[in-house]
Amino acid sequence: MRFPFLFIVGLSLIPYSSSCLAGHPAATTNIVLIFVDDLGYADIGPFGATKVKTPHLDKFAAEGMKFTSFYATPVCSMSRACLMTGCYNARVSMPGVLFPGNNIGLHPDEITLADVVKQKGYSTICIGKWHLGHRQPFLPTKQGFDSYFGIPYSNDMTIDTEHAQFAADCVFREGMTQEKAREKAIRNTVPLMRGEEVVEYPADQATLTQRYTTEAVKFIREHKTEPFFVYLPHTMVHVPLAASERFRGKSGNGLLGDAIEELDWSVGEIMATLTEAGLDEQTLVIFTSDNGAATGSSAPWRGKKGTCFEGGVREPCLMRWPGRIPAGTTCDQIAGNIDLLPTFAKLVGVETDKDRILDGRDITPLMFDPLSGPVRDTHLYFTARQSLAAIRQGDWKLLFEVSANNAPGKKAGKKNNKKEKDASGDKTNSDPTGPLLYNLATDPAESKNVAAEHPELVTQLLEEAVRREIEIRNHRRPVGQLGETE
Ligand SMILES: [Ca+2]
Repeated sequence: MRFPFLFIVGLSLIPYSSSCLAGHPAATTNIVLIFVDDLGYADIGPFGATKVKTPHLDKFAAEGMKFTSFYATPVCSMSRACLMTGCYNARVSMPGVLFPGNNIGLHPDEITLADVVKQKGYSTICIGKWHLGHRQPFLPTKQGFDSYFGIPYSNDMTIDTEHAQFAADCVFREGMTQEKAREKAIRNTVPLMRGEEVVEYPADQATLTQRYTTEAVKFIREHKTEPFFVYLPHTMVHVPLAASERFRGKSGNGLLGDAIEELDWSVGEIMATLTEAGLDEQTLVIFTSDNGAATGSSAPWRGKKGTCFEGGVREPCLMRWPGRIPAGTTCDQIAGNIDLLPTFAKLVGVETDKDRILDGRDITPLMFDPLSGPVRDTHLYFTARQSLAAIRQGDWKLLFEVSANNAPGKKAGKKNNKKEKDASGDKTNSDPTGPLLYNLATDPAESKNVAAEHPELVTQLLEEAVRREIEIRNHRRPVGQLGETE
């Protein structure tokens, strides 16, 4: 469903005006960012799940703030690029999904979340799925993280037979050898890395959540007397789903339920570690997801992973910081993972580079007062092809392109897209002559296209979308290419 898109000539540069530094709290703030893979909006208790039990996340929400309009993107790599850079993926030229055969990655010149806090001497660790380039110049250890432990991309992929660097003491499982690993790439068979080397192949996926948690707990304990940033992008609940023996078959809701309940356990372990270390009031903990539900539920939103309907991109998001973020509150204002970089910069007292345009904004005003006015009134929805699919301003959303899951080798998106078209039942939705207009306040499920009733609003949103897309195209930064960064 791609509509003709008329570009209007005329560029308006939107420079990032930093409001950093003012009002920085005296004590240093540790940051723990838990980033789940493919977790849908209604996959956890605080956002409506009833079948799985998530007591630790329920407590998290009761002690912190829920964000109900928190945006990511339709698929994996592009979402992580947004998170790491504070920019839309189109601005940093990141496609939807990177694969083991790719030789590109997040450009090492980008300033990441880890680079920001590093400027204030933070200890940093990335534990889990990186997915911003598995080749050496793009690994977390080259992007501001002191250390890395995890699988470099999605768990349904393979090893890079040619370029994987095995540690001298790499554990080969299931009859695998280094020679065999070089011979053939096998689906769902991925390397576990420490630093820049493979330490286990194939990774035992059933124990990843546990091992990531152990790693995070150990890191927090070892760094409790200094400022730290833990980035924990879980491998779950991307397929193939897995859970450790302790959780497998226990949720009564299939492997997805088991995996979610294990993630909830993991959150509980991390929270308990912070409490035990006396760090609750010095630590901001954030829990969110990289894209809409793949196998779970994105209710009440329409669509799932891979679409630019809300269900593909609107994520559950919790933030907790006792004494700073008011407990048991909900914020309905527009926010998203692009806002975390300017927010972290503000919190740690780092001024972001004025020459570098950011799309995100400092959302500390929302975190400290959920009823404060909007920080940004507009959100842009990009596709994996880095084209603009939709724009939201206030409650209005104009959608030009439904499917954004167009990375090579992706099948789910095509299926989702077809399902969306079939399920719409709305005659105007199949009209190829114009975009779809929804009011998300009165029609959160995006079921009624009201474009015909609001032609002036459609024109206004279209002009704004074109203006913004042109600005981004004219100020985009390159993706990292192997040859030029080595
Ligand atoms: Ca994902």
